Amino acid sequence: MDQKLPFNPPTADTQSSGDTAERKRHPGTGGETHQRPDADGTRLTTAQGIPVADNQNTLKAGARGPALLEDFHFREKIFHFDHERIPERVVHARGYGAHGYFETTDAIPDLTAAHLFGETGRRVPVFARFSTVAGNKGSFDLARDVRGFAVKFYTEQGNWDLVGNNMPVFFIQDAMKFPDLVHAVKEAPDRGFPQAQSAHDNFWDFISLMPEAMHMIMWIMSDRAIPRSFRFMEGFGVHTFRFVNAEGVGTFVKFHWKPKGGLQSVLWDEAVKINGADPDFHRRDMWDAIQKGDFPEWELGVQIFDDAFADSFPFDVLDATKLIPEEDLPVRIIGRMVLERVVDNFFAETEQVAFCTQNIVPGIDFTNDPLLQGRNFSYLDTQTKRLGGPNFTHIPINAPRCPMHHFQQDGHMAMHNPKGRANYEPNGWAKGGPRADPKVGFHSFPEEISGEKRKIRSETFADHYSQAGQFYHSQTKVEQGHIADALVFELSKVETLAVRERLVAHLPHIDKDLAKKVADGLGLEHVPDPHQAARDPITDLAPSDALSILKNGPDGFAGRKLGLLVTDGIDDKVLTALIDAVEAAGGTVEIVAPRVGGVVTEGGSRIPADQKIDGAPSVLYDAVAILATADGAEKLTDMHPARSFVADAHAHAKFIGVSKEAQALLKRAGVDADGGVMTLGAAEDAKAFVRSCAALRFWDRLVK
Ligand code: HDE
Repeated sequence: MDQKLPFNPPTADTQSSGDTAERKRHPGTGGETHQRPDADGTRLTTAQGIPVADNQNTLKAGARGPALLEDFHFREKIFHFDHERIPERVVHARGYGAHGYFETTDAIPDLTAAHLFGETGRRVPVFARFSTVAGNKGSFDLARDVRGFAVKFYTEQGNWDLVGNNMPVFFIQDAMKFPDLVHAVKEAPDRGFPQAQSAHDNFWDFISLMPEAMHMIMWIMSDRAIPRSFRFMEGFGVHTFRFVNAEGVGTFVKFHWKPKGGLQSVLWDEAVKINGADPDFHRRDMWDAIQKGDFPEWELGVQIFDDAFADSFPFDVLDATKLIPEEDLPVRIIGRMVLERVVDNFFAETEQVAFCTQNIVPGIDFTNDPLLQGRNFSYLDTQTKRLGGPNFTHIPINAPRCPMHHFQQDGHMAMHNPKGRANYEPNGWAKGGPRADPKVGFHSFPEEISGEKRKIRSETFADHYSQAGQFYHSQTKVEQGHIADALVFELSKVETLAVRERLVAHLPHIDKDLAKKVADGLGLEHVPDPHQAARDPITDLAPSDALSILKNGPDGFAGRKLGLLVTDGIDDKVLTALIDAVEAAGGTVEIVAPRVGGVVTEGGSRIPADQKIDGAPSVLYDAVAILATADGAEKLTDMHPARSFVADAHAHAKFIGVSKEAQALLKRAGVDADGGVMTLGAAEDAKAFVRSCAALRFWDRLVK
């Protein structure tokens, strides 16, 4: 190695000062607390503010001598580094957050006294965090899993956290079973794998013994568990909550988030490949969308009902394994959430944000859903462990944005101890501090309660299969096929035959054909005898279109991405027309080329590439196009990544636009022309191609 490494320490003026200056500007990242004597913040100091002279070498006794303990700068730097990690979340460890606002679009003061819903047009800041559940913090984004959908509303009456998921039901009915569920799905304790996946014996062993999980299993095996983007998934509060108006009148409420961009998921084969090609697929997607000003947006909807509806509904509204179909009880849209700002610092905000179901504001209240009641206990506990003490509300991301006054004090990292003498109440001091206010303060809904103290599950929770069947029957044929395939895939990874059989024995209660398909797929000789159901399933529940992704897709290519594979010498007009058409539809084009330096068009323009072909498989795109000269196509045919780019796009039912000369690549990749493969011969073809792409997939290719 003849390159010389720097020997003398770089001085402040030879180093970039961007980061330090940047940190000073942003509140909430810790930067603002560091008062530096130098005006522009370019001087490196210790955390105690002592200017640093050398950031390259430890203090030594002689050039080749031992390091000296008195090097306080080194000691502090390493000490702080050693303590950078905090425990990751026991569930939902891998997540991604963004800031934005919530705006009430249809005020409902008649239903709730919650200030944020009191007036149309009222806005409050929000922080949303999306997550997978089972995987560890460093796991990949496209795990088959439920996604967390947690929103913190910083309202004038304090923080309200709607800590939901992208599926409206859950695996279990009682919080008592949560640790078992999570232990079963996470890596096995003896071997430490598999992580971020449910395709293993422990999970299916547990599930096969838990009939109440069957409805959620249908959701988890469906494409809802492999969303294309956080931006294209729904969110649900899951539990039944309660609204209470200013007169104290209560109604039941279920919360729904509806993505403006429509629902979209990937195929399982894509998910597997995306995890290798871009494990950060979802977080990158959100980051890119916000940075480019294409702000993710959801509508907030509510299903409102009273005791009479609850009594007439065939299932218990306190049972979190059940939903209320939108066709039975419409979702009323009352607001919208727009995410418009990425975090300044991932750790300070996304990692340290502490959601809690008990963060609730006057006008909203709990019900007796036993899962919700258990959650109410759990979240404070977990935050104390994770964030190191009881003062995590002092961290800017968790602090309310409204005034708060109380007598809590001390503890680890206390930043806001009460001023003055009074730290108790009542007191007789002139400046005695805050007092409770019965008028505006939070009152629990005065529900009458009676009953025996027992460890018990209500009889009304006994139906386990009816809504699982309803969900399955609400899907398109394509989606039903995916559920069957997913079950076969997952159970094929289960090594214990008895577990496979025990699970399949639940399926006839859901759908006989599904049971047969899965049994066949697993090579079972026959469908096992069904388990005895605690209650006979209702088989004639009306299908609900709202439960299908494909029936609720987008109406255009907005927010989607075209992967455009190009070679040297291509027609400038077709290229420009295609890019213009995608951008006019609100989509993005990513240029993929044999080399990252890009290509030179026929007209002599240099088009830089966003991706080299090896790093940009077509699974990263919603549709693809190949513009190549005859010579360029010939070269592409020799490149395996180019052949699989096309072959995969075809196998995944994507729309493919192709210049005449590029047909050679399709041929070599074994791709036959069909209605989803469209020629881009002239500039006019581009618009028609992009119009077709709005359907996102050419499903006819897969449904033979
Ligand atoms: Fe959670 N859950 N959960 N959960 N949950 C946590 O809190 C828990 C449940 C949900 O982005 C933990 O801060 C219990 C249902 C989300 O930071 C923990 C039960 C739903 C997030 C916890 C449930 C959720 C969590 C772990 C069964 C959908 C991530 C880290 C009674 C309605 C929030 C943390 C974020 C996180 C407990 C079931 C949603 C341990 C005991 C049902 C979105 O407190």
